[in-house]
Amino acid sequence: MTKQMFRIAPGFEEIMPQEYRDLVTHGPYDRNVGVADLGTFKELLEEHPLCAGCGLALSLRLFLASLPAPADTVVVGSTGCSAIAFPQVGLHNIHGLFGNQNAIASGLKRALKLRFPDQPKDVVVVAGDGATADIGLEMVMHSWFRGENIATVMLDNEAYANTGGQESGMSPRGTVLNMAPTGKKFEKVAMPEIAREAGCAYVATTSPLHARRFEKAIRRAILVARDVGSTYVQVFCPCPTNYKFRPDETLSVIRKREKEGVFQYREYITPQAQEYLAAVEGEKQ
Ligand SMILES: Cc1ncc(C[n+]2csc(CCOP(=O)(O)OP(=O)(O)O)c2C)c(N)n1
Ligand code: SF4
Ligand SMILES: [Mg+2]
Repeated sequence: MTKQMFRIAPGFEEIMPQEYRDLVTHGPYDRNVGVADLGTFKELLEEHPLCAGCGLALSLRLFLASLPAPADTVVVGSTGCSAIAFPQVGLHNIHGLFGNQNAIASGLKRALKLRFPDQPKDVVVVAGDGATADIGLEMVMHSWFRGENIATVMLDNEAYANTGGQESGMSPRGTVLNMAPTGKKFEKVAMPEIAREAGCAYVATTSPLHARRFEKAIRRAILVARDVGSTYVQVFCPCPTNYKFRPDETLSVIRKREKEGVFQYREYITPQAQEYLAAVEGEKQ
């Protein structure tokens, strides 16, 4: 078991910051905790520099609480708002360059399988919509064509948020942003459909509005990726800063989209993944 990696070397107990000591003694490693237990354990991300009301920050918090095996998980991130939070996360994570995150994750997963043949290591890509659906699309899709055992989580804030508000392929038609003044001319890229056609064994769309549903999608994606093949979760996480709504309106923005039927929770599971999930769900992860 890899909790060893987080242990404090003898003699350093008094020197390490309280935050770190709390993580070792009360963190989620090796414990079967999830989003329903938030508030009872030391979280992997508690302080971050993301904007007030950021839907992406809330999604990251839920994502980290949803991991089936945090001590044996490596997140591969990409340039974007989430990359600003990851240096503060108590989890192995690698910052890929903008767009090549799925290529890095593919190689890493293969290496980990060779290095730790008896211990499953979960490799999860967490990247923005620009990194996933635009600049990284080629490498994302080819990882799916190859059926790599990695989960891909897109944090869909429907913009290039980190660079001040350009439209992305995931912005809805007509979107006007600071640096997209004339309005987007085409619809959101149909990433869930692309993922399914490219061979993903599990595909889901979700949002941080419903924490338990969010957790289920993340856990399923990671478990299926462990033993069946590539998986994809698209998280709708609105950005108050670029879409210019109040920070306390983030969840109501999601609710409104849901009501209008523009955003829907969807899940696609191949028969093989279904069979696998039926066998593992309910078991202690
Ligand atoms: C190869 C490359 N192209 C462009 C950039 C500039 N860049 C940095 S972040 C970013 C937008 C990120 O958008 P997204 O992936 O949606 O993440 P968000 O900031 O919205 O979370 C861009 C274009 C870069 N860093 N590297
Ligand atoms: S710009 Fe948007 S996505 Fe980025 S941290 Fe701020 S609110 Fe979050
Ligand atoms: Mg984005």
